[in-house]
Amino acid sequence: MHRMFHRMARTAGHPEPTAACRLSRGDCAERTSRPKVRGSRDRPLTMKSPGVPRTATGWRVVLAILWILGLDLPPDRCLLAGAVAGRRPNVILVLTDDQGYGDMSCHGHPVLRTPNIDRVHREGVRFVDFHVSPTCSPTRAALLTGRHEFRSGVTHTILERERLALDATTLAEVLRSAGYTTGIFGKWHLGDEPAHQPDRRGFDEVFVHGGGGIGQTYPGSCGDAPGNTYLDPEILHNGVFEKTHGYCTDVFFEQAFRWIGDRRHDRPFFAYIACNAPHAPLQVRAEDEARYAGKVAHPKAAKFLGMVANIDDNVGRLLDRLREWGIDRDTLVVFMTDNGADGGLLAGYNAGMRGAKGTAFLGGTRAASLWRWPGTLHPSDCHALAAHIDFFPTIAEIAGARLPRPVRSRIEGRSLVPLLEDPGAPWAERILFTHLGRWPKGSDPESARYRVAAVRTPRWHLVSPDGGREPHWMLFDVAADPGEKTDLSADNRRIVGALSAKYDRWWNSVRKGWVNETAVGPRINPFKERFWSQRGGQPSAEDQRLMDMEGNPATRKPAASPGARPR
Ligand SMILES: [Ca+2]
Repeated sequence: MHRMFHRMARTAGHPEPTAACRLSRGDCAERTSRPKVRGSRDRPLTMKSPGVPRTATGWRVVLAILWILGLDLPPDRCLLAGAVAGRRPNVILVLTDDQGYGDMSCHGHPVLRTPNIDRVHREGVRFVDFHVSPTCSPTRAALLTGRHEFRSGVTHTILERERLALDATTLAEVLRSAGYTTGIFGKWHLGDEPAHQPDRRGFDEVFVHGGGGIGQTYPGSCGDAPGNTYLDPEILHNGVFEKTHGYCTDVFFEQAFRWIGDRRHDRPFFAYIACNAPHAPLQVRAEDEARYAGKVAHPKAAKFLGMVANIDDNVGRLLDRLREWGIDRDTLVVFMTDNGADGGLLAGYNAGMRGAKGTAFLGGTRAASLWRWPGTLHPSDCHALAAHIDFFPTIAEIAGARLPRPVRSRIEGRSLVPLLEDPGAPWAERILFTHLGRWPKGSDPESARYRVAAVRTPRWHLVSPDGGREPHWMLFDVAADPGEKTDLSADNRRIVGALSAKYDRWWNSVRKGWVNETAVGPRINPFKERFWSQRGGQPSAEDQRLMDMEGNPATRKPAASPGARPR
């Protein structure tokens, strides 16, 4: 309904009613209370057929009549016009790989310039205390299931433990059932065997590389097409390998543009653009590296920053296309990063945080989370404690998706809809749990029970960076000490004990989700096998070495320890 109304407004050459409303929304927000919406914190997500909610529809009809009659909008109804539940916009998630929270100029980077990501930041709702998992596959699993990754079998990034459990319901499946068309462009990293691939997990359009990154080879299930680099990679496109031309990030965005361009007038779409950049190896276009050569001390830092600058260029192209297509106001763009800083540390900036990728400190899990929806979301910082597990229920609610009871009951995240409508809305205390996973394959997970683990509340962060069977808890008041410099555990034993007990209950509850721990991986990477079956060829001696546990330096004993490569 809102799409039709917007088109009608544009055709007639009149301002859109939501735009008119937006101009006065700040005033309205001061005078009115937040409308009740489905799935808010106060009420659980309810089952509902796809479509605009009755209340919102009714108001849009009223607003349309008022607009046709040339009458002003009632100011105290502005928030209803901007309400997001059930609005069914297009949704674009841009997720970058190993770009830290600080690796963008809007978060204070002293050298890097990211004007387009900054624009998403400036024009959207910014969740400034938003957390993901410490590494790649875990974050992707949590985003797409609304649950901690351990509950879906994901306890690592390789060795079959990157595979999303087949009984997990993905957000793409839910959106497709709600009438969306769905596409993924870039990095999947939740299983390369055919049964685990995105075309079997709810995506209509699949344009992906294999493994955790372009060119990777690990023993078992996880590895890309042979011989791939970040330039001109072979990409699996709906089951068929395509030789692409160009730099990987450009290739993924361009394919997303083609796909969106062909469908923008049809059903609403969900486009998941998952960059493998700026993850190592730092393969970069020479012209992008040149943008930062000489500006940073470490020579590899210029490569990393150049890769981010290239991503930023593509974000700019995306925003331009949405405007050119006339769907800017019908499209929610979410820009997010997938774990703490890694390559960006070469440039010496981490936004004042302790820790990085692979740790449980804030620097390991705090992520950018920027939500831009012109005409609907009011630009603002939101300080509520939020997380990747919230993405699924939020998007499902915005899409008006019907959630079967078994799916609804398994979601651990909360809908962020109340905060998108009012970033200062009440937000009940919550607890988030972090664990790196990555205990050696075949070992007893209990030996890593307290290794790289954390419990977070809005104020407190209980972290065990290097424990094992016994914890080594440190306690930080992150409200007062966001840099996590002062360990307060000795003076706050009661808080440590209470949070530690919650951690133990959580750990005991997730064990049954570990369905991949004893899985025996295939001898040949499934992605490579698929490639060779289409193009001919066979593993080289180097391929064979890297697909062997003892031959691959990343998995050769005793190198397979938490925090070590691979990532
Ligand atoms: Ca990553």
